[in-house]
Formats: sequence, C-alpha cells, structure tokens
Amino acid sequence: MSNNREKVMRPVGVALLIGVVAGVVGSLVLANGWAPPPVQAAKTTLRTEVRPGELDDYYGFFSGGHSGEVRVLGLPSMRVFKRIPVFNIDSGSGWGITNESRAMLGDTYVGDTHHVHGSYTDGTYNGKYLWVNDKANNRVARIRVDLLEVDTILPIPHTQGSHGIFPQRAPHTEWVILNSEFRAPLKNDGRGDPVDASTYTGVHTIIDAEKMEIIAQVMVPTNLDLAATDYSGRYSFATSYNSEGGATISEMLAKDRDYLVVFDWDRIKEALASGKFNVVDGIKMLDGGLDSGLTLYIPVPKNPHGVNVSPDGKYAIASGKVSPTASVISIEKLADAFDGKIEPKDTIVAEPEIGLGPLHTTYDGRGNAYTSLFIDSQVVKWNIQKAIDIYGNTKPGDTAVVDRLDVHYQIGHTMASMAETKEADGNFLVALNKISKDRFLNVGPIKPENDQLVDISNEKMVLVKDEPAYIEPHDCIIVRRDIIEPIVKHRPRMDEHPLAVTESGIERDGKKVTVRVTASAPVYGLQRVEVNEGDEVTFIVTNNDEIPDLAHGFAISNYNINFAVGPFQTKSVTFTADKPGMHWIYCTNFCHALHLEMRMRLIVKAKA
Ligand code: CUK
Ligand code: CUA
Ligand code: CA
Repeated sequence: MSNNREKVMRPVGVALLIGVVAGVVGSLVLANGWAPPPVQAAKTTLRTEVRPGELDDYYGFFSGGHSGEVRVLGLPSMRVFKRIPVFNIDSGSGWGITNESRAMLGDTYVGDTHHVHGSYTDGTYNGKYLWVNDKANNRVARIRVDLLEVDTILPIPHTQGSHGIFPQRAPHTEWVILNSEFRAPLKNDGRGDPVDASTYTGVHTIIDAEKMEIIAQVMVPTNLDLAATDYSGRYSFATSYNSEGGATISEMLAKDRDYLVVFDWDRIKEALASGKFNVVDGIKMLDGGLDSGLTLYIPVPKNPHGVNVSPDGKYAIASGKVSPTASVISIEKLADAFDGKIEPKDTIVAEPEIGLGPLHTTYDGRGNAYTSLFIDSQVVKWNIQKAIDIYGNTKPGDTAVVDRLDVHYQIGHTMASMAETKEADGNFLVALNKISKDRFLNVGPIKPENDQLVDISNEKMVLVKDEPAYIEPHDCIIVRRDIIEPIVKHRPRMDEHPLAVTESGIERDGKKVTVRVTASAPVYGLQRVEVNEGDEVTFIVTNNDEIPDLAHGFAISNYNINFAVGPFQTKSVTFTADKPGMHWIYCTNFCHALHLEMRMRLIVKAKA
C-alpha cells in the first residue's frame, strides 16, 4: 500500500519544501489519477470499537486551529462530544454574545488555537485546568475541567505569534510558559523604525497558573516556536528556527543550525528575587540573551520544529523539520552546560536520521519515540536508547528506526495516550493529518483534515481508523478517562454566579432596565417585559432546573441575541432596545413537550 503514496507524496513534499525555500509558498500540487490505497485490515489487540451503551477509555482534548475552539473527543471512538468555544463566537452556546464571555473576549472574537495542555501534579494530569494559546491575537485561555468551559482569557503583551505553551509538570503546575513565535518590536507603537528587524525581540512569557497573571517575560534575541517543560520543574524548552533574526523566508533559512533554547527556572527565580529586570508596561522583563546565564542555546540542525520531553524525564527531543533528523538532548547534562563545564552542544546525545520533515515526537513509555514526518507522510517509530548507542559510531545497516506507518498526508502533530505524562501507556496514537485527499466524500474546496487513530501497543503500528476533522486541529492530548471523569460535573453550584436569579422581576433605573428571569421547563419566570426604545436592557437568566442535561436557550427575535444556559448556570446579556415592536423571546434548546410554548414577549415601545 505504501508504493502509491511514496510515489505521489515524496516528490510533492520535496517540491513543497523546495518551493518554500525558493519563496514560492503554497504551491502544493497533488498528483491526479491514482487510486486511494486499500484500507488496512486492523490487527489490534486493543478495544478499538465503542458500541452503543459503552463509554470511551480516553478523553481527547484537541485544539481547533483557526476555528478558535477546543474539542473534546472520546478515544478510541474518535467521536466529538463537545466543542468548547474559546476565542470564537458560538451561536450554539452563546459564547461571545453573553456578558460573561464578552468580559473575557472583548471585541476580539477570532483566534487560532494550536496547543492544549493540562495541569499537572507530580508529572501527570490532575484534571483541574487546560490551557490553550491564541496564536492570532496573543492570548492564553484557561479551561476549567470541571465544567469544560473557559474561565479566563489572558492577553499577552509584547508578543506576536503566541505559539508553544506548556505547564509546569512538577511538583505541580504553578507556572505556564508561552513562546512568541514571531519576533516583534517590544514597544509596538509604530514609532522608531518598525521595519528594522534587528530591533525585534522574542519573548518567553511566564504565567501564574492559578491567578492567570503574567509573572515575567524573558526576552531573547531569537524566535521561540514550540514549548516543553521538564519533569523536575527546573527547565523549559523552546525550539527556535529563526536564530538569524530574519524577517523574510530566505533570511530565516540562512544558517545551517538554529537553536533549542533552554530556560533555567532556578536562575530565573534568582534574577526575579534580586531585581535583575526592567519593568515595561507593568511587566517584569528579564534579559535572556546568549550571555545572560538564564538561558542555554543548544545548536540543532536548521529550522527545527517540535520539542517533546520523554516520559522518563531524561530527554528533550527536537524534531528537525528541514533536517531529516531528531536531536536528543540529555536533560541531566543541562546543569553542567549552564555552569559552563561543558559546551551546549555536548548535551546532544543522539541525532538519528529518521525521515523527511520531522515535526513532532511522542512516546509510548517503553523507550520508543514516534515522530511525525510531514514530507514522508509517515509516523516513524524509533528507539531512543538505540539512537544514543549508535550516535557518532553508526555502522552500515545501523538504525534506530523500528517501524514506519504511512499516514494520510502531510501529518502535523502526533500524540500518544498519556504521552506528555510520566504515565505514558503506549496504547493509542493520533496522527493529525492536514490533508484528507480522497479519504472522505468531497465537500468542496475546504476539506476536512484526517485525524487517524493508531494502535501502538505492539511492535508494529496498526492504523485503526480515519476521522474527519473540521478546520483545523493542530495538536491534542489524550488523557485516561479515570483522571477526567470524576472531575467533570453535571452542573456548577448555582451561587457560583454572583447574579444568579432566584426570583424573576424587572427593575428600572432611569434608562437602564434589568430583567431577572428564571428558566425551568417549560416556562420562563416572566411572560412579558416592556421597555422603551433606547433603553439599555440587561437580561439575567438562571436555569434552575434540577435535571442534569436540561439546557434552556434564550433567543431574542431580531436582536442578534441567542445563548444557552445549562443547569444551575446563569448568563446575562446587555443590549440597547433600538428596534421598537413586539419581539418573541423563546427557548432554543428542545427541553420539554411544551418547549415551543416556552417563550415570553419583549415589548419595545416606540419613542414617539
Ligand atoms: S504547530 Cu502550530 S504552526 Cu506543528 Cu503545533 Cu503547525
Ligand atoms: Cu426550555 Cu426549550
Ligand atoms: Ca533558521
């Protein structure tokens, strides 16, 4: 089955890369006239089907790319259970429409979510929070796992291309770090010479995980792409593909080597405690330059992409992207390199050749790494210890590669179950493939991606299923159900919202009208609300139904307002009553045999 694809995809991938190098971006041409490969007969020892009445074994938290959301899937079924609106407007839930969500979003309602990661205790998930970046508008959102809803959105000044994000893994998550992929002017106010890229800076932002405040920003001369933290709570890592400090694609590809940048948290804490920082716009800015002592710049082959730490905590592995290699960095050796006892490059203990276009690496907890190969459209399984053993002394025929699996085109991230924890279990792996060519019914110019589920529990990888994915997941984490399931509630405490309505009523203060409404199937607590044209009207709606799984909706006809309120939740909306007339307010969520009757009138009396 691989023959067809290698013929087609290798040249395409190479052509794409050459195209990129030549500055001809976007010339991805797929050859016509080939048959899709036959579906591989899955030989798997794991449960891969989830029949009616059964539950999945894992939660998958997937970023939604430029849809701006996060998705919750079940594995192995790959069913999508929930789309958590984050940086986007969502008509289904009313995110971006309610006062509560607008207080977080403001008027910025597009986003680009790339990386979702969870909070940790002792190197494994504790089921409290998830964080996700917004690459487009430089924000970080926190999702409460108990409700699987966003509770905070934090804007990150001084950054552009907010990309790699990772929480502290031990002893528990106090810090979350975020990389700025695009170097940019620190004071980005259009003054001075904004064209002069030599003045731009890269930023490693440290965020207080509980308070969701910025603790400090470490400035570096280079760009910072993907992020990881170690398992001891001492280091964070960032790949950097633009050590050149270039502003054009050819400039960014000028040098043969770029960096894996390591941040030493002990030294950063020391610098903070001893006041070695400037305050810019209220933020503590630390110098993380080459001679700062806070950072280590490990030279790795040209334009690396992902960095992932092995579940035993021993290695940070940077994927080569432009180089067909992965660089294995010994975390144990970092302290000596920081102390100047060894060179930064001496922390590299292996650099195996694994294939074309390595992007991200994941793990099975049995000593094997699995790297996504964008150009080869493969997942390559390789043994870390073997790569170390043959490093610098590779005899003909020696290879660390154990197995290769053709996946369905231009794979980006790949992630194995629990692989970002010390409890990596080596059961499933997801390949997040950018292109689904011929695998699904044609749906027009913008097609779904193809997220493929792979059984990695045996020596050979086995492709289990294809799952179309709406625009445009980048990454995911796969978390054992027993960690998440006990945490997720059917409803919050009703008094969690300070405005929770216990009694419906209308209150007027000049031109401000506050309407408090309960919603309990099949009635709202009011039947009619009368206001005057031009009034500023606030509706506060509390769903006080005791029944789990019974949401009510609240749509105001002709007013561009529609939101859903889950059990014991309260949501509010404020608007100007600028359209005189009678407007039905109705429940949008089918809640009762008399759901259609669950409505009330909004009367807006004309001015004159
Ligand atoms: S990623 Cu965000 S640019 Cu490889 Cu995580 Cu593609
Ligand atoms: Cu409440 Cu439909
Ligand atoms: Ca470069």
